[in-house]
Amino acid sequence: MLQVTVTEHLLLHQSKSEAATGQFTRLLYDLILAAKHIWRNVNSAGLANILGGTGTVNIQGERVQKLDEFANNTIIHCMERSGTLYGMASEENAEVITIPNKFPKGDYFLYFDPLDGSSNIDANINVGTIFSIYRRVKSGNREPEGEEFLSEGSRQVAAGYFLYGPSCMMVYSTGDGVHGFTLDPSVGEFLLSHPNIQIPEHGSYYSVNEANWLYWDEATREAVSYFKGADNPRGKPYSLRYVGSLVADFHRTLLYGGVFMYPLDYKIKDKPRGKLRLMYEASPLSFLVEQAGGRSIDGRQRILDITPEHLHQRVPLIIGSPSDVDAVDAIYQRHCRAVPAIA
Ligand code: AHM
Ligand code: MG
Repeated sequence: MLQVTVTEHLLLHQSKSEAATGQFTRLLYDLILAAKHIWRNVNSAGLANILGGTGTVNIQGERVQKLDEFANNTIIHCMERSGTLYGMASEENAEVITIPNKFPKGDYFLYFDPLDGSSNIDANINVGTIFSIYRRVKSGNREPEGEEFLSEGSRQVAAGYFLYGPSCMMVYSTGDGVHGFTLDPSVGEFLLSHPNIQIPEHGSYYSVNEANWLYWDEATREAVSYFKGADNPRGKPYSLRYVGSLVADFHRTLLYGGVFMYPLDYKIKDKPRGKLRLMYEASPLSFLVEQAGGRSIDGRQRILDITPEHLHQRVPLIIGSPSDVDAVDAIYQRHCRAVPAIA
């Protein structure tokens, strides 16, 4: 029997999802097209000499783009023509990307991290594209204003990622479960391979850059020690897995369970901060994990409840299986309560 394609799946689920309008289907179609172009280039990057992109010139005399630059330009090119967006924001661009007047505008706003994990590219390790989609609240043809770009993650109408690994996968949700598709290069389509993904109640892996131990606070050290000890649901230490490509670490966590953490650290003295970006990384993956039955917090609150203050804000992220995130949450809350209240 023929497997369901991603477009068929979207159409089948139209009636169940607020997001699944004709315009939304077109948006995803164009995003998928961009991802296929990126995947093709990731696939042949070693041969085409575009990994590090050290300013070489190709046969047409054009400068060869780095893969992350190529991914960013490809998404902008495909999506500004799509007629489905009133704007977009990329982790690679300082400002909001507006839609040129020569192209029609639509009702959606797209956030994207064009090539997450790009520091891994030269080593042939999985990278990916993460996306997050919001629907505009106000209507009309005027240019959208500042606050319309910044909404709580709970207002996303869809989120997902493309994973450029041994095979190319697309995992997404429109608020009706999480579904995974694998690209069949012979037919050029993403086919449903992982319907209705549910994250396990707890896992056997913890995933964190433990080299930051020196810069962590006591609560984070205790949380990581919990997974390295025996007083946890496994009754023995969890195993450590850390790729350093968020999209790859998240994908494994989603399928196998466990916890991924990029907690707050004090690498800059007196200036605690998270590393990952709220709008391009933490929010979309939090939308997915909750749809799959998991949890995601910043150590104090639910990621999807955070009101963003600016496009590129960073946030600590603890995400994964519900009981594993609950355990971290309990440790943070205990430490928080141990800090005397300011009179
Ligand atoms: P980037 O925005 O500089 O690419 O950083 C994002 C990446 C994530 O993919 C990954 O989870 C994390 O940074 C790894 O950071 P570190 O090398 O500090 O462990
Ligand atoms: Mg990234």
